[in-house]
Amino acid sequence: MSNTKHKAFPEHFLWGGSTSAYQVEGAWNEGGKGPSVQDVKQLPEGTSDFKVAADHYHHYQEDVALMAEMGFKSYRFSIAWTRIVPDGDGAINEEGIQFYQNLIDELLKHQIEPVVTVYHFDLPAALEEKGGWDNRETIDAFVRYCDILFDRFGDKVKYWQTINEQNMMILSGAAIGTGSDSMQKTYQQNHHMLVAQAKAMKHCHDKLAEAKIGPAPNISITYPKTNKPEDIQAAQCFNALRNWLYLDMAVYGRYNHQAWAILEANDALPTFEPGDEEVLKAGKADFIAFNYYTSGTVEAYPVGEATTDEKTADQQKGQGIPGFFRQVPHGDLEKTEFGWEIDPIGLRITANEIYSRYALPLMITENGLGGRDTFTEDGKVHDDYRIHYLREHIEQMQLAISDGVELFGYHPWSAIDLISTHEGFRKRYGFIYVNRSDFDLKDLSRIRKDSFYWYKDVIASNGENLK
Ligand code: BGP
Repeated sequence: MSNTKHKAFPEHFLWGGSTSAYQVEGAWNEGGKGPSVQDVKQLPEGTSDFKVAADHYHHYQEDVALMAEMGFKSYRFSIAWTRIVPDGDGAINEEGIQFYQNLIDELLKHQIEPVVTVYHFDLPAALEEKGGWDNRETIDAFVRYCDILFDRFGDKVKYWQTINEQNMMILSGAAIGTGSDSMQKTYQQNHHMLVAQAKAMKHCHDKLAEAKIGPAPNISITYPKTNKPEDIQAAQCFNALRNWLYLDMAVYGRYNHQAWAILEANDALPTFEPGDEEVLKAGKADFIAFNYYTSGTVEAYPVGEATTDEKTADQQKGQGIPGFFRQVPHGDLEKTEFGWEIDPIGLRITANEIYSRYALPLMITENGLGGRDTFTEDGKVHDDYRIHYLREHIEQMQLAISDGVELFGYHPWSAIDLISTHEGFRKRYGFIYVNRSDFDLKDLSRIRKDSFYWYKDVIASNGENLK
């Protein structure tokens, strides 16, 4: 049944935008920063590195002023671990602390609520050399780093997220510079991250009475290719492994039973150390932040059948485990020019599914359209395709709210153009155009896209004016 009576967006809804440190800041070796895995990773051919990015490190005041002009109520960004603790577990870098103090103060000056992600794909390279997430010592380094953030920024930051898209790091590590060829090793890394997250959530609550903390996975509903029971069961499996594993853990502190069975069948069960079970139980999310770009579709994947789709470097494509599921194109959905299916209704379905499972307030921390924008001769960027995408998703958010979902924030990816995870600067998402290309830094000036003015009206009308 379709709900045609729209409820209004709640008062104080957090309209904002999103970025991550390594994709937006640049200044990769300035201000005492250490290298992260992103700074040292092998780049896909023909894409630019992350050294300058959008140069937000040097432009943050101008960027925040533009966010304020759009009317942002909140800004979701990540802190670079390597600015705070350059080698991951050693000395604190006061210059890095100061940079984020300045950024947070600048936001608060404009009444923009900081929404902080602790860790967004940029593990310190020094920790990776010591085994990265294979090494349980990384758990301690992460928790110590979180404690530093809670101590230094806890008086000004109310909303925290632990780990960005842990599920994508595990499922598509190649795109992001993590993972391993062995499924068991990969899920052992996952387990360590889950333990680290649970500890961080507990520490946050112990230290900061008013703060709210939650995970930030990429959650999107998976459809069955057909209504055959085999395909429906395959979809249930992929949903368990891709989505519910992460949220069951963040909310209930236990492994999802179906995800566990898939790991068991693939000899990929993680080893628990004494105490892990209690730690996992003690970490409690206050809200669920999630990223949504598109839905997924799977079909049954009989054991022994030749695979049709190789694993790709793209986080939205190419997953399959014989005997369980394999990802296939939906067939009826339009795609972006970078091949991501567009499914606004999937956002409503996803939000309802999450809310009915966990009954916690939801915040969208990423959603958006990557395209090759053109800076036209009239000095503008006419990104009507992006406006169209965002409008349709906001409509579905409003329908989800009308369904009864407690949704309290929306942070499209991205507030400003930045570097894609593996497609360079040519794949743009921002409301603000940054004048550079992959291999020509030009003047890095900021230009308001058409979507900038459109989003400004959306925010000013609290989501009523979507024209
Ligand atoms: C998410 C990541 C972001 C971001 C976005 C768009 O998976 O959390 O860091 O980059 O996807 O992806 P891409 O840059 O690959 O287009």
